[in-house]
Amino acid sequence: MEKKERGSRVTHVLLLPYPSQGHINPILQFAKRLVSKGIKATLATTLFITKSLQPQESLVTIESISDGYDVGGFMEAKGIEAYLERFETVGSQTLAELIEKLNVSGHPINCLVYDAFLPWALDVAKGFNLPGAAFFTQACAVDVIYYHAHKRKLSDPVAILTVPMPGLPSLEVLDLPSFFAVPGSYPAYMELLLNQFSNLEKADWVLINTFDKLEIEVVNWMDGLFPVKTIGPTLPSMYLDKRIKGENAYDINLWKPDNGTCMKWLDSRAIGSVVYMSFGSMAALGAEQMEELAWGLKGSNNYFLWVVRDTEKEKLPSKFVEETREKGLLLNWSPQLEVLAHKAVGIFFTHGGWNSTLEALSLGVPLVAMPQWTDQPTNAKYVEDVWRVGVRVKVNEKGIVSRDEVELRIKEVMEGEKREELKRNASKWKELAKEAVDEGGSTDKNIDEFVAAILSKESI
Ligand code: UDP
Ligand code: 7WV
Repeated sequence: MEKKERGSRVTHVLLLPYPSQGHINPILQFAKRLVSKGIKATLATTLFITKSLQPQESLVTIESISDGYDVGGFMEAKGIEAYLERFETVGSQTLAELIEKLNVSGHPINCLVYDAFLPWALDVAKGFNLPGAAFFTQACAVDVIYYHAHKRKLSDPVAILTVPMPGLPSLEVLDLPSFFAVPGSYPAYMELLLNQFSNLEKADWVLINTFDKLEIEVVNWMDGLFPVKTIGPTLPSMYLDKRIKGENAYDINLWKPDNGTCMKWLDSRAIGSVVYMSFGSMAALGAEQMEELAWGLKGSNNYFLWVVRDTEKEKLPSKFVEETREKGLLLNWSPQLEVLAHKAVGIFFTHGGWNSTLEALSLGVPLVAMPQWTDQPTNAKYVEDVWRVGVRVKVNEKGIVSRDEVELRIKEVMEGEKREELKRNASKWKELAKEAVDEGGSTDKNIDEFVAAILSKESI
C-alpha cells in the first residue's frame, strides 16, 4: 500500500472516540478509511475497554488512555456528571502522555481527530501545536439544532423552535432532541451536547458522519460557519463500495455477538419475512414497554429477531419465550450489519440511533422508528418525513407504545400499501450512500482533501 510519507516518516493520525459503541464504530471505521489512503492511524480508547479486547489483526493500532474509571468504565461512576468531569481531568492528562509517548516512538502524531463530545481534547492537541478535527457522530441536522441552542443559550423547547434554523424542515417539540422536550430532565447530557460547540471555532476541520445528499441543505448551511467535511456513512467498505478488501466488520464489540445461530436461523427464513428489532447499546426500556413490544411482535405474526441484552431479559413477560419459540429468536447482541444485509430481513424496528439509521439507509431496509431519547426523535422525523423510508410509532397518554400500535406499524411497513414506496426510497438511499463513498463520490473526495490538508499542514 502506498504510504503518505515525508522523508521516511509516515503521516500519523490519532483518533479519540467517546467510549460507547455508537461512537467507537464510526470513528474506528473512519480510521480504516484513512489507512486505505496511506495514513497511519491509532485509536486511543479507555483502558476499561482496551483490557477487554481480544488481540486481533487490525488496520488500526489501539492504544489506551484513562477516563479515570479503569475498573468499571461508565458503570463505575456516580452518574454522567461525575463521569464526564473525571474523564476531562484524567483524559486530558493521559491523552497528552500518549501523544508524548508516540512522538518519541518514531511515529510522531500529525493530527488529532476527536469526538465532538470531548472538546477538551482539542485543547490537548493545540498544546502540542497539532491540528485538530472534531468528529460528529450525530446527524448534521441534530448538530445544527444544538449549535443554535448553544449560540443563543437556549434549552427551552418552545424558544428554540422560534429561532430560524435554515436547512431544517419544520419541526415540532417532539421532533427535537429529547433533552429539549423535557427541560431540565438531563442537564449534564444537555451540557455535553451544547459543549460540542464550546471551542469549535478552533478546530481545523469539522468531520460529520453523514453524506452530502442525505442532508444537503443543512450541510451547506453549517459549511458556511465551520470547515465541514462529510465523511460518512462509515459502514465497512464491503457493505458499500467494496474497495477495501476484507474490510467487512466493526472491529470493537463491547458485547459478544451471537453470529452462528442467528445467521443460520435467518438463512432458513423466506425473503423479507423477518422483523429485526433492536434498541441499540444504551436504551433500557421499562418492563411495561417491553411487555407491549413483546405482545405486539407476537400479534403481528411475523418471524422476528429481537436483541434483548441479558440484563433486560427479566422484563419480558414470563410466557413470551415459550409462546414464540417457533417464531422468534432473542439475542444478547447481534451482528447487526450482517443481519440488516440479509435478504430475509423485511424491516428494522429500531430506536433510531444515528448509526442504526445510517446502516438501514445504506442497506436499503425500511424502518419502524421508536425513538427513546437524545437525537433519536429528530432522526425519526427525517426517517418518516424527509427520507420517507419508514414510519414513527405513536406514544399513548401514558408515554407507552401500545401492543396494538406495535402490531399496526409492523404490518404497515411489512405488508401495507406504503411498503413499496418505502422500499423504493430505501433502495434509492442505498445507492446514494454507496455513490458517496465510492471513488470520486462526495465522501471519498472529502476524505482525500482531509488527507491532503494534513500533509500540507505538516510541511509548513
Ligand atoms: N449494534 C450491534 N449489535 C446489536 C445492536 C447494535 O452491532 O445488537 C451496533 C449497531 O450496528 C450500531 C451500534 O451498535 O453500529 C449502535 O449505535 P446507534 O447509534 O444505533 O445506537 P446507540 O447504541 O448509540 O444508542
Ligand atoms: C453516549 C452517552 C451519551 C449520549 C450519547 C452517547 C449519544 O447520544 O450519542 Br447523549
